[in-house]
Amino acid sequence: MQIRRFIDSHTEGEPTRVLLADDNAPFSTTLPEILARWTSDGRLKIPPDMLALAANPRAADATVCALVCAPSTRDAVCGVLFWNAAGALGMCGHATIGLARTLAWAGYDLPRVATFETRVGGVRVQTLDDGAINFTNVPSYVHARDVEVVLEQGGMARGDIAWGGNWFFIVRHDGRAPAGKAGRRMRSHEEELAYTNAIARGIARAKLRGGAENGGVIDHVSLILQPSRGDADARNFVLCPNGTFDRSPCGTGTSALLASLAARGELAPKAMWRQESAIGSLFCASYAAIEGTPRDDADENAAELSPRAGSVIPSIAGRAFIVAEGRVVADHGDPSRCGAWIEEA
Ligand code: PYC
Repeated sequence: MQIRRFIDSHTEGEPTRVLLADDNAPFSTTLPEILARWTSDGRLKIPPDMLALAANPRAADATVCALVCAPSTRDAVCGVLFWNAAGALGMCGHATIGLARTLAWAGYDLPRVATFETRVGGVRVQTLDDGAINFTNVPSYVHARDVEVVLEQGGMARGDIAWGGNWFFIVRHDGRAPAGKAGRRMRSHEEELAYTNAIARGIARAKLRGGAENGGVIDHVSLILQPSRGDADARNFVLCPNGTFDRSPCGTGTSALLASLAARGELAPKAMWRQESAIGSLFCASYAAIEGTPRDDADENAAELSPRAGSVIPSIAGRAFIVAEGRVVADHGDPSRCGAWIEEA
C-alpha cells in the first residue's frame, strides 16, 4: 500500500493528516483487510513507514493520521484507520471531524449524515449550519469508578476508567465531583504533562485494564479542570499515548467523560456540556442514554456482542480547518524515512 497524497487540517488546534491514494481517492482495500494485513501475534502494528507520517521530522508531535479506505459495511461511506506516532488508536474524535471537513474540501459529496467505519464501530458525521461538524460516537461507558493510582512522588490520583473509543483514566479536579474535593485551574503544559505521565506510570505499575474493547489498554489520561472560559463547563488536559497532549478537547476523551458524568447522575441526557481544551478551544457535547446489556468482559468477544449496560451515545461538535495538501515523497536514502534515525551500515 503506497500512500501518495495527504491533506492536513486541524480540529480546534489538534492536527489531522488524512492519507489518500492517487487523485485524493480512498484506498480500494477494505478496513478489515488492512487490519488483517497489519496484525501479527494478535497485535495490530502500524508499519514503521506509515507511523513515520505522524512523527517528526514529517509531522508535528500531536499529529493523528487517518488512512481512508473502502468500507466493509453497507451503511458506511468509507473506512478509516487512525494512528499517532505511538501506534493505532481505537477511534479519534478530532480526526473524525478533520476527515469530514477534508472529504468535503476535496470535493466528496457526502450524504447529509455520513457514516465512517472505524475499527471500534461506526461513527456518524454531519455538517451543521454554522460550519461546525458533529459526530455521533460509538457507545461509551464507565468500566470502574474511583480507582486509586499510587504516584511515585507520593500520594495518589483517584479516577474513573471509561471507554469513549479509546480507554481513559479520568481524574477530576473541576471542583464539581467527587463531592468536597477542591477544584483547580490548569497549570503549565509542562507541569500537567509531568503529572499525567506520573499517573500513566502508576496505571502501568498497577497493571490496570479497561473492559473488552481494544484489549483494555488504558493509554490516555484525562485531567478535568476548572474552565478558563466563561462559556465552558470544564477544561481538560489529555495525555495521549505518543507522550504529547491533545490540543483539542479530545473527542474520545469527552465521550468517556460524558459516560462518567451520566453514570454519576451529574449530566442529564441531551443536556449540553461545553468542553474546553488545554489551549482554550471548545467542543459542544451531549449524550443519549441507551439500554445496553450486562456482559462478561472476560469473554474475548464481549466488545462485539452489544453495548454494555449504562452506555451512552455521545454527540460532539467542533470546527476543522484545512492547512495544507501534498504528495508523500519516500527517499530511500533518507535515514529517517521510517521515523527513527537509522543510518545504513
Ligand atoms: O479527539 O479523540 C480524539 C483524540 C484522541 C487522541 C487525540 N485526539
